[in-house]
Amino acid sequence: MRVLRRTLGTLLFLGAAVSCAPAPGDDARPGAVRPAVLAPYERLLPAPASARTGGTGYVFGAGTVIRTGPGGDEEVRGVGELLAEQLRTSSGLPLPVVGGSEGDGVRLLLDEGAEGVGDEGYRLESGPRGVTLTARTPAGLFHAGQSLRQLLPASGPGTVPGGEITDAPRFAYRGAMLDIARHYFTVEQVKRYVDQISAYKVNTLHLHLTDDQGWRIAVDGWPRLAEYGGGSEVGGGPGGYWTKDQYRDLVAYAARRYVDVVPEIDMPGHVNAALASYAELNCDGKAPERYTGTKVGFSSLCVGKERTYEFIDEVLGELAAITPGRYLHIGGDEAHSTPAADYAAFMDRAQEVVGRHGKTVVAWHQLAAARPAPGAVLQYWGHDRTPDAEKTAVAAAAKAGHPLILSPADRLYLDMKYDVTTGPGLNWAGFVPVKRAYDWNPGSYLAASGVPQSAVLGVEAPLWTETIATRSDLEFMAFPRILGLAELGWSPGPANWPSYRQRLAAQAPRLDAQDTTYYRAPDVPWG
Ligand code: NGO
Repeated sequence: MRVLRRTLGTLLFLGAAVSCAPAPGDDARPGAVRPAVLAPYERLLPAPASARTGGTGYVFGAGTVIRTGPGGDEEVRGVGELLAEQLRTSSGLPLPVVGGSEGDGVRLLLDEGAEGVGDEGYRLESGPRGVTLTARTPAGLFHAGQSLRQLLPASGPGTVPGGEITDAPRFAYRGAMLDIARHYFTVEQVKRYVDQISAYKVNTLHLHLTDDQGWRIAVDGWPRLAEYGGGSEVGGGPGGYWTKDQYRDLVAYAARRYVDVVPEIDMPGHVNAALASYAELNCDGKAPERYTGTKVGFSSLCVGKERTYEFIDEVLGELAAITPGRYLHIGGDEAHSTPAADYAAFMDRAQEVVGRHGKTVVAWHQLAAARPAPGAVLQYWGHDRTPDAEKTAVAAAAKAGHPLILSPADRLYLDMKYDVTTGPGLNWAGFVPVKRAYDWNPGSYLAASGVPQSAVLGVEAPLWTETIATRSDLEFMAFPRILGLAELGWSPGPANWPSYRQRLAAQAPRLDAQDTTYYRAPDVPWG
């Protein structure tokens, strides 16, 4: 068999060349696209770096076992157990997990010398005797398992067709953000989101834990933050907060799915919940009321008060201690009530605190106009109408070595309405239809402003929740656009909408099987 690489948007398979130019039944008119019949390796989402199909496949049956390799590696065992759980749910088969690698079945192999797979990629080989997953790391094996799931039917047992995949991500950072401050979401609800995003190889969950409307994480040294400041949300609902144990539980759950948690404490703005909880944090010593509206930019920590810095040191210190990942996000957006010089002085100190607690700073891109500390990562949330000067400041930081996470609001904000008919959501950055969310190139997105491709650490899709209070609204806004984020972050590109929308449509049975609510965009051939 010859390996044919995926290049320039064309997936080539042995015995069949599948063009990603408009598929059969596809034409330019929205609504007129018919579903194409895609073979399993063509359906994969995100599209793998290279794949070939051919030969006899492996039939999953009552005797299929999952073998976690000869080394007895605990972590690989864990990946095997989780894959078995996932495949049991879809296939109904018993799928016992055993050690070793001799014999038929699914074999998970760690091979530090595996080529072309990087730290997170994998090789998958399927033939009549079984499916072998090989990777340099357990994370790679996990991602291989997610591809394997997609090669089997969404429900019931089936056959993994013969073939081979060699795969590795385009970007190291592939994130989803969830705002649990504007509306409170439980750990169980967020675990479900982790399951859903990790199935598409998204590897970071950024949690927006605090904002004007609520403080959602317990801090031992400052208990009123959660107990009082957590008791509100947009619209006047009861709010809520996570204990540290609940947060640890979520972090561990995500880690098992190779998702890193990046917690955000937004500052110096977006802090009304904190100011309401502790009068001493206010410049005038008076605590404001809790806030349940949706305005932004009206609150600020008291930059001139030393108590403010004791506060952020203790809060960030406690959070760093329960966060195994390397990043702490300190917000820094929309500090409209903090004068520019105060903002810069405050962010200097906040960044120093993060560094002292052993973490790397992430901040919204407004930090570019102040003094980003060495190594700080900037998260760009501008859009097509963002003034050039702002983009130039971001480009200067990128050129000075600051990695960028791209979250353009008019592409990746999952809280933007799809179109005029969308019930929940906002539209300050315009409507974001499914095609618009997917059809762009993160590598060259800010090239005109001078951002080199090498500065792009990855992409992230934020879901702000001013208008989103339920699981079904959350899912309706995220799905299917979050799959576009997954593909942009993982696949080699370039974006190819005619091909992508066919593959997206092919995910519908999986979304349905998991009871995920999603928007049936009219220009996707759902069938
Ligand atoms: C902005 C703002 C958030 C809003 C969001 C709504 C950033 C980084 N700050 O994004 O507070 O919730 O828009 O779309």
